[in-house]
Amino acid sequence: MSALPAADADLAALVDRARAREKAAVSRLIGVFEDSRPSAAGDRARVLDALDGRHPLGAAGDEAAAADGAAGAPSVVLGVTGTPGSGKSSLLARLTIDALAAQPDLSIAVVAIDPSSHISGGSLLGDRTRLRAPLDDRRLYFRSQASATELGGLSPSTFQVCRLLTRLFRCVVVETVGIGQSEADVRHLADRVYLVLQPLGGDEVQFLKAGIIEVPDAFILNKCDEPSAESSYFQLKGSLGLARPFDAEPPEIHRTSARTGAGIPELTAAVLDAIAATVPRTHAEREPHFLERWVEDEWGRQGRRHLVDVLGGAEAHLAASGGFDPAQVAFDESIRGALRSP
Ligand SMILES: Nc1nc2c(ncn2[C@@H]2O[C@H](COP(=O)(O)OP(=O)(O)OP(=O)(O)O)[C@@H](O)[C@H]2O)c(=O)[nH]1
Ligand SMILES: [Mg+2]
Repeated sequence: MSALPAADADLAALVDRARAREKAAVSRLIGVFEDSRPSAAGDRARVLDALDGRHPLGAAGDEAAAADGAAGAPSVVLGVTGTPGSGKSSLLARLTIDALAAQPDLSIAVVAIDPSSHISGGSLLGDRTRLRAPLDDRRLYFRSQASATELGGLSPSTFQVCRLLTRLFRCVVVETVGIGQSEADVRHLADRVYLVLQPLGGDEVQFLKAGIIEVPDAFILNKCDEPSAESSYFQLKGSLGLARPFDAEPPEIHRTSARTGAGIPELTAAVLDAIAATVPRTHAEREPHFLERWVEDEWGRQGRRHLVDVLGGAEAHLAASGGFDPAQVAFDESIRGALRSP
């Protein structure tokens, strides 16, 4: 059954409310983007057509969209990744509020991939932040998603949800634990990646061993209120010099404490500058990687082979199908047909 109104007029009203960032409407549309069944692809296409103005429903000139540039300046996706418990959520709670206070026309959606699957529904992040955020501020939206893996990798539907949120908010932040596959995924999803680390007990190799040091554009050493922060900072600097000898300039390292607030104004200013300076990738540029991931999640290695051998790979299949949603439907039909034939 469709989660959307069947009548175009009702869908148009829902889309308009989401454009005005009414939280209940945004959440309802997110449900459509988190639905992994191929049958939801049609609904997603209807919503995106309406939002992008390809359909009479999505008549241009909507104020929220215009102010935010949903049709103008495309939104920037920031990845915030890092070791478990390094303080990503605590930092984001402060950063988002400060950034919104500094820029009245900014809007931010945060998608937090929750590694601890027992915490469901209302995220800790949301609860913590509501303490400081004006309750009716439509410029800030939180969503937490259960992780696909125990280690906190991106959920398969994170990309889908970002397809929606990047049309509604100027900035979309994806918080994820940076281990394994999720690093690669974050790199494909985000225009800019921040790695949050916490001070170590003095073991320099840990920073390198993490294996995640090559992905990020900038580093945040959080919990600088802890005594080992100073030495960890210099160890991180040293590790970066070794691990990334080809960087033209050493990457930014921010030192923060989400507990005391130290370094947060500087980090906020740097993130706002980065949002303004970043040329985000297009929706289409993100699609091939996430089509491959979807195929793998749904059909495993057999699916991957089918995509390459029969359909010519993700890019060719996307082009032939005319977009991500039809590509999912067409893939599903194609592989089912292949499985049925002798
Ligand atoms: N001392 C100190 N503790 C902090 C700081 N920032 C966060 N914490 C604490 O560290 C713990 C983890 O913080 P979170 O913000 O949940 O960390 P996270 O990286 O989002 O954690 P996961 O999403 O579970 O990986 C909490 O107990 C925080 O109170 C900080 O700057 N200093
Ligand atoms: Mg967190």
